[in-house]
Amino acid sequence: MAYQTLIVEVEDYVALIRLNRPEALNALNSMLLGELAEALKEADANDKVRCIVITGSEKAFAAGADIKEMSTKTSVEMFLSNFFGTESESLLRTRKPIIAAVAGYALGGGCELAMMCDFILCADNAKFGQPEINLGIIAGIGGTQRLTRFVGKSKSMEMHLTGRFMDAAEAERSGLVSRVVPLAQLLPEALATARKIASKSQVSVLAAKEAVNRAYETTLHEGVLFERRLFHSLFSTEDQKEGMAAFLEKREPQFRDR
Ligand code: CO8
Repeated sequence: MAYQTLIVEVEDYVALIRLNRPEALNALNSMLLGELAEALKEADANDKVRCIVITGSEKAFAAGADIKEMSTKTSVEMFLSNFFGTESESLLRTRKPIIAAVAGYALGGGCELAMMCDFILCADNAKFGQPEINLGIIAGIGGTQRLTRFVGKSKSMEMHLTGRFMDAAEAERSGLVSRVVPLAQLLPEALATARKIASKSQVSVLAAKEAVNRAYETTLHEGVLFERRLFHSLFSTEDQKEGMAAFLEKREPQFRDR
């Protein structure tokens, strides 16, 4: 499908989705988020895709929700249209892993979008922030909740109350991103990481994603029980037998997703 605000390419079992509104630093409007939800649904259903990378430009992953689109809306309009609610819930339903490859600004909704992905790799020029306070609003697609879980209350509170940005080094130090790489290496590294994930047994990849996400969505006891049940059930797969046999025979495993 052709998109107006995204560029989507599929190669080597990886779908690369580029946010493409350069005139507005990839600000997220209804069209872009609707198209992103659609592209993720397509990627999830496509047998030729086993991992997804979302990226922006070198200057901006996304500089927030589109302020022009929101500026004149009333609270009743926002509520009745469930503004961005439907799209963000649809994004979170994606079963295949999603890597956010962030260069430049990831602000407001852009930071929230990156945090909704499964993990964030960033370039050394990345800047993260929740500057909504400067607009007389607060974060609206999970920023107050997810940033707090990533970096802790003190840093999250300071960022939400002051609107200050966090650079790449601080983001890595605080656990917001998994790794920082030089800008020129961001896309090659994100794609190589995605191809590595794509080479694993898809059964265990999807199970691992579900289990890690439980750490955010339930109590420790419930999460550990959920993980143990998934762990036990993976012993019914051929890929578990193959993976362990390959280790013992000192060879590479040949996974067949069954
Ligand atoms: N929305 C719309 N347009 C934007 C946005 C944005 N968020 N950010 C940048 N642009 C536009 C600018 O208006 C400008 O357009 P034009 O050339 O037509 O004037 C163009 O992009 C380039 O931007 P700048 O000239 O400002 O570029 P600079 O390099 O000088 O500055 C910054 C870059 C620092 C990123 C600056 O653009 C900026 O501060 N942007 C706004 C950041 C911001 O406040 N983001 C939060 C937005 S609110 C939000 O995300 C709420 C999310 C929750 C919604 C959930 C609803 C349920």
